[in-house]
Amino acid sequence: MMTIPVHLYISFAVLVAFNVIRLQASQACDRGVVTGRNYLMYDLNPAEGFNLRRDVYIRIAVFVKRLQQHGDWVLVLPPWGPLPHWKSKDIGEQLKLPWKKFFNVESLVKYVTVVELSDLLSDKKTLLVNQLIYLQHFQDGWNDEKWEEKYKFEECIKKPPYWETKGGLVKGWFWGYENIEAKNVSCLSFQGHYKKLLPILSKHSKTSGKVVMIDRGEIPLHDDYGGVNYWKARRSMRYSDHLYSLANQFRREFLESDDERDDTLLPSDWRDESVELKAKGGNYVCGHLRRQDFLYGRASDVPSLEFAAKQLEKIALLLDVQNIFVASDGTNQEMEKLRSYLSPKFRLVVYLPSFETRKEILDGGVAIVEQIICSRARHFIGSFESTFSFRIQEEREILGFPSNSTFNRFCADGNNSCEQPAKWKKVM
Ligand SMILES: Nc1nc2c(ncn2[C@@H]2O[C@H](COP(=O)(O)OP(=O)(O)OP(=O)(O)O)[C@@H](O)[C@H]2O)c(=O)[nH]1
Ligand SMILES: *[C@@H]1O[C@H](CO)[C@@H](O)[C@H](O)[C@H]1NC(C)=O
Ligand SMILES: *[C@@H]1O[C@H](CO)[C@@H](O)[C@H](O)[C@H]1NC(C)=O
Ligand SMILES: *[C@@H]1O[C@H](CO)[C@@H](O)[C@H](O)[C@H]1NC(C)=O
Repeated sequence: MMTIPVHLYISFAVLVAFNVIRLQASQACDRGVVTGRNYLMYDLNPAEGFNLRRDVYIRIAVFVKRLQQHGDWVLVLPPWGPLPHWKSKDIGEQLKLPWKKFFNVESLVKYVTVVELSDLLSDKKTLLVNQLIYLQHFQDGWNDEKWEEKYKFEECIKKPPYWETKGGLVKGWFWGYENIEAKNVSCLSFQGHYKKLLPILSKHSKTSGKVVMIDRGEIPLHDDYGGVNYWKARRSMRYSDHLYSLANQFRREFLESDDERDDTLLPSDWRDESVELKAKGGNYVCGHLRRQDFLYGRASDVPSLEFAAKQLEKIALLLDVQNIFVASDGTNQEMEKLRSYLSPKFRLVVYLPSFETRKEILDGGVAIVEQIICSRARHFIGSFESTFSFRIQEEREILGFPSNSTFNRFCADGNNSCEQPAKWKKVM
């Protein structure tokens, strides 16, 4: 039996609707209405860190890809900063940072259409958000009952961080931009996967030029966790050329490592990557040693510096390498202490960029350079349940490292057999 592919049908209908609406929309242009395509903006709970935010990008990118079957949608990249972990005060304010500072936006676009918020704003006086949806968890959670997907527009449980203007519109922090306003905020109690939002969003597909914003975008779950789409979106998240080149320069200079030697070369387009990639990695091991808040909340999973040194030495000895690279949010004193616990046979290498470099690439860039270096090491040991470590493990999975060199973690003192991280195998 012959059937008409549904997606063709829908996009045809949308195209027709477009031409009709475009006229009206363009008349309203100078009042801040965007013409043509629909735009999805999103933000997160301000407390979320850089690495979790990258995970939420994957959730929303996969969702927008699906939404595009219902209309011409563009994902708006929320500027970076300020983030609670970006503490360097000497390098100036870290806010309104575009994605291109850290990521390769041309590469993102090869998975789903995105635009930097600053580019969307560049040609207008005011950006008007037609609907702002503030997500919240259901007040009563799900107790011990069966977990089910559900959502409901209802009263805001806590007052959302928005306020009304004299003109009856809504303003908020909006990344520090004064010229964004929303028509209306509605609170949506939500439990489930991103795709559950499809009916709400696709409603707007019927007209063009709509801007919808979702706040608390960390609440919905991945639609395709660990699946093909997850990995496509993840693979599209290449870092900026500049950060790769800083990491590569460091590897050459201090670790005698480069992509040719170490079999860590990727095709320039992530869509050309193959499942068969096999990485060897540089002649060094890497440990990601989370300190700071992890020392308090997670004492039973975080090693002392002395025990961390033991674990690093053990693997370096086994693999017969001398260089031990450590990425850490610890202090320089902590790193010196770590060095003192290592046998002189081994060389501890840390990334200490100059003031000029830090001012240029900021805290986020420093973190990424360390992540790139760790993702190309012969062997990696991460910190228990650190999203910073997870991003490195994904990168190593993409490069094709053997699992036993990637899915490892430091054990707390006295424990030589703590539970190791789940193996997140890439699917292509
Ligand atoms: N430069 C550098 N920064 C690190 C390192 N480890 C942690 N950080 C910083 O500390 C922050 C918290 O790290 P994680 O817990 O891994 O992940 P996160 O998603 O950013 O934060 P949470 O999910 O809120 O814990 C990171 O965003 C970095 O800013 C590291 O090895 N090097
Ligand atoms: C604002 O949103 C509420 C709840 O979704 C809705 O009842 C109301 O009609 C909206 N107001 C405007 C002006 O759009
Ligand atoms: C990882 O596994 C391979 C193959 O099974 C083995 O040769 C290698 O020694 C293992 N590496 C580590 C660090 O255990
Ligand atoms: C080691 O850590 C695991 C958790 O990863 C825990 O279940 C086990 O009891 C610990 N063993 C010792 C000796 O502390």
